[in-house]
Formats: sequence, structure tokens, C-alpha cells
Amino acid sequence: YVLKDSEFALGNLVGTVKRALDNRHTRILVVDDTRTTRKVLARMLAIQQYVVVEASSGAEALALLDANPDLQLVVSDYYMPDMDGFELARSIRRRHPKVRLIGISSSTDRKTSAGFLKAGAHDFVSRPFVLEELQCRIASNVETLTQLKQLQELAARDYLTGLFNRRHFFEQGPPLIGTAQKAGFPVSIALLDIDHFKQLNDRYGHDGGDKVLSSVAGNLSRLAEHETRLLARVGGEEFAILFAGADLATACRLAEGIRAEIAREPLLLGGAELSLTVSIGVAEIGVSESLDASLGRADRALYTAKQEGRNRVCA
Ligand code: GH3
Ligand code: MG
Ligand code: MG
Ligand code: MG
Repeated sequence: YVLKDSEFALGNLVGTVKRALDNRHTRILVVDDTRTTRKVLARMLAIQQYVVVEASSGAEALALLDANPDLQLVVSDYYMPDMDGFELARSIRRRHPKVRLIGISSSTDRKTSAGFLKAGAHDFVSRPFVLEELQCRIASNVETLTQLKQLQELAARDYLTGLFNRRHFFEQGPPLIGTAQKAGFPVSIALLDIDHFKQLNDRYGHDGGDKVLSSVAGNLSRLAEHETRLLARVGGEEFAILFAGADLATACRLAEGIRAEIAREPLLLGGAELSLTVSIGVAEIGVSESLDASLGRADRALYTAKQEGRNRVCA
């Protein structure tokens, strides 16, 4: 079966439309001091459905990047009065190492492309440019950004439960704690461990145990869902939650709510109803106390909860 020309053309058209739809959320910063050149480029990208933001100088570009973390791709001119393209590339590299930059300059100076790349640009297009070349270079840089984002997302997640993993918890925890404490808010930490989990593994096998873990994780993310909270699977059947804005008493109340809800609702495992409990240790994080140290104190409180009979919250 051979595609007819018309079908082939239709396929191309559909591909273009699909790609354009994918572009809708990608924002591109166009930097050029010459208004007309900037407008022409901006219009070309807008036709491709990219969201275009414009800057008429390097300083304006840097200010826009500082203010908009979702600006990830810059297309910049070389000759500009306040700051040339190379200097802008170096500043972007320093201040926004994840942002990708494509340099543009007139093709008469062949050294410009090397200069741009040496200054930290990822790609280069000569003016006057062939529209298709510019589109392809932008598309390939957007693809790299998308892949990086997917990798980062994967690296932050625990494969079994889909929750954030220990690495992400220790990466994002300290800045969250720092921001909250600097603004005068308390931050507390809860460490949660499933009771008698080994027995579940023995009874239902490791696969059954895994299913229980996923299910508990699902319940936890529902119960702990809040922008001021950070939930992660920090060990085999151990989960940690940071409560920003919660002092010890508040965090204990929140933890008690989670404990009670998990104890109340039986889990379904292969048609069987299974009741399950958790023990939780809570600590309020001291100003300038490390996350490690506060997690250690929550762990000691958790040990007490286990000692005192499980299915309880201790501080
Ligand atoms: P306790 O109430 O004292 O916490 O008793 P426990 O049986 O839960 O004891 P402990 O916390 O020491 O045991 C945790 C068990 O969790 C040991 C390990 O076999 C199991 N486990 C850890 N990670 C996984 C996992 O990814 N999948 C499964 N199925 N089991 C796991
Ligand atoms: Mg210029
Ligand atoms: Mg454990
Ligand atoms: Mg346990």
C-alpha cells in the first residue's frame, strides 16, 4: 500500500498542525533592539503558535527572565547598543543556567556564530535566515527543554508510588523551610511508618505489599495535598511530610487526622478488605536546624509511637 500524494500532503499538514498545538505553551523571548526586525521574528513565531515575549535590550531581557521562570528559550540579536548578544549570553548562563539561547546575526561576520557559542549560546542562525532553518533550530531546542523537564520529573519521583522521592525531599525541603521561617512561619515535619508491614509482605507476598504501598501513597497524597506541604516516600514504607506554617501542635493535629483517616478506611487488596494503621513521629523544625537533624528527631518520636503500641502520633 502506497500513500497517494494527497494523503502524504494531508499527513504533513496534520503533523504541522499537531506540532503547532504542542507549541501553544512554549514561551520564547525575542531580543532585538530594532523594532521592525523584532516584530517580523515575533510574528513568524506567533504563526507557529509559540507564545512570544519581546525585549528591546539585553537589560530588559534579563529583567524579564528574572521575573518569569517559565521563559526557557531566548532568541537574541548580536548588535545591540547597551549589551551585545555575547554579553547577554554570558549573563544568561550565570543567572539562568537552564535557559536555552539561540543567537542571530548577519551572515557577513562568520566569527559571530563561534562567539555566540563560546559565550554559552546553544545554537546560532545567520541573517537573512531561511524560515525553515530557524523553525527547526527552535523546535530542536524546545524538544531538548521538554526532554530535560521529563528527566527532572522522573528523577524527582519514586517509581512504585509516583510520590516525590527522598532526593527531591532533601532538595526541595531546605528552601521551603528557609522561605517559611524567614517570613516568620513555623515549619514542622512528620515521619510516618506503616505498622507491621512485614506481616503484610509475608501474608500477601512482595507484590501484595507493593500494592498496599501504592494505595497508602495515594491516600497520603490526597490527605496531605496542599501547596504548603511537601510529601515524599523517604524509605521503604516510610513517608515524610513537611508542614510549612504549622507549629508542633498544629502539625500533631494534622498528623492525627491522617492517622485516623488511614485507620478508618480499609484498603482493598485482591477483593479482600484489609485494615491498616500507621505510626507518626512529629517535630517542629528549629530555626537553623538542618533537615537531617529534624528528621532524626521525628524518627525518635516515631520510635516512641511504636513503643507505646503503634497507630498513634507522638512528638
Ligand atoms: P513496625 O510496625 O515496627 O514498623 O513493623 P514493620 O513490620 O513495618 O517493620 P519495619 O518497618 O522494620 O519493616 C519494614 C518492611 O517493609 C521491611 C521490608 O521488607 C518492607 N519493605 C520495604 N520496602 C518495600 C517495598 O518497596 N515493597 C515491599 N513490598 N516491601 C517493602
Ligand atoms: Mg541589532
Ligand atoms: Mg520502617
Ligand atoms: Mg513499619
